[in-house]
Amino acid sequence: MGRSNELFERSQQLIPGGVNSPVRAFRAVGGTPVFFREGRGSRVVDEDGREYIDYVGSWGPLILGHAHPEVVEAVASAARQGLSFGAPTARELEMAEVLTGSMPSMEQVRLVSSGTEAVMSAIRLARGYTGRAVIVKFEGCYHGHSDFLLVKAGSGALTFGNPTSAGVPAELASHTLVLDYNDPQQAEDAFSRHGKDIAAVVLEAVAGNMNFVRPSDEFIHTLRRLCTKHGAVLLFDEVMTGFRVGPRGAQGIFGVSPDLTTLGKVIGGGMPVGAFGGRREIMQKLAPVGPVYQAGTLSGNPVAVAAGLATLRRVLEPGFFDRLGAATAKLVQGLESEARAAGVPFSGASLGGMFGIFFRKELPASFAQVMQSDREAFNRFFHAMLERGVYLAPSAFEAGFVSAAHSEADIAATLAAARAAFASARG
Ligand code: KE4
Repeated sequence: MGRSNELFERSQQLIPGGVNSPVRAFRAVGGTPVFFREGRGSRVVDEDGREYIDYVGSWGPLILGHAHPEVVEAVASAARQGLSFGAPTARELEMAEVLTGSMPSMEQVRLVSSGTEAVMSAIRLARGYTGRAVIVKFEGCYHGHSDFLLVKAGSGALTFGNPTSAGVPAELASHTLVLDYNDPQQAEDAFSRHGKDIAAVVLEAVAGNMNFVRPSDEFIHTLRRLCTKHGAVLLFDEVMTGFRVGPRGAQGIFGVSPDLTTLGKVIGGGMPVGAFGGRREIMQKLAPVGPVYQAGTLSGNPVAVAAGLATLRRVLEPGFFDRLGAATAKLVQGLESEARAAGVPFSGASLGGMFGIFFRKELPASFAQVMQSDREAFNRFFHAMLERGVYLAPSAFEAGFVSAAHSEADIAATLAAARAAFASARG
């Protein structure tokens, strides 16, 4: 780790925290972040030449693994034709056809350059379409760093939110209502009190930013019913789950059709692509046809879109998610078995190529239950796995990702490392 230490020292002089995104700084788990030099398939190599089996996959995009030959070639070929035009291209239309063809709720779609931009734009669109201001979000869900979503629950139940970040004026947070994920009754109460002012309800279709919490059927169908009844927009943030848990995202699994959906990560294959889309009636409110302004110099960038298309071509092949889901489930079941053998309170879950692990006996169904997990045990486990060549997300509150490149041997090696790591997790 000599080179990572040296690079980290220098990076901190010029980049706040030495990183370009906070979670990379290892603050949650302690220690020095690993600087990576290259990746190939399921593996990444750090600046000291050490190799790791990678379960972060750039936080979700690399569902085919690192440097997939078809994705690299698609990028190189597109780049040779020109990096950007700021004008429409056939490739963007092809991406729109793939996205709307896979996500039945998306009648129209607009491409942007990040998940944050997708959610920020979709919220503005929902507010413009409804003429209302209030946004409902859920504690533990993360939707990117736009001001009105960096909000925590208000002081009392059903009171409006307070900023979680400096620099967010209180009045911007005052239109955001923060409720408990998987609490249908609270959603009913919120709509009883504020229904006519609610522009949109935004939720992670599987909450991967509090590690991994599935919505209950009652919760997700209640939100659908309430939004329909009160004329609010139901917005599924599938930036993480889109083309990660299945070919039609989480909405295709749960059988609920949102009014708007946001996408990111996998649809860029490792390059900057986000998207938002949904009902035509709503999308037609967007400039240049409608009054809601939204724009971007590199929106639909042809090189980034080429990486996304090359990725989605493989992802949408028959059997892709059967294989990926089986491999991910095998990993989680193996980890649970090793934890049991080590006498460590542990639970795990997975859906498609996404998984969550918790150092608590029962699988959590709410943010409060997630917070009861043993963070210190996770941090010990994280470092014990890192020392044994397995790179997990450096936070007890982040989901993990398996790629199509992870082999049975990778999973077996991971479980062998976990056998020793659980012993040290016991503390
Ligand atoms: P980006 O702006 O980071 O592309 O997307 C924001 C976003 C929106 N919605 C969901 C459900 C997300 O998970 C994210 C971003 N996820 C985090 C990790 N959980 C990205 C990693 C980071 O912040 O560095």
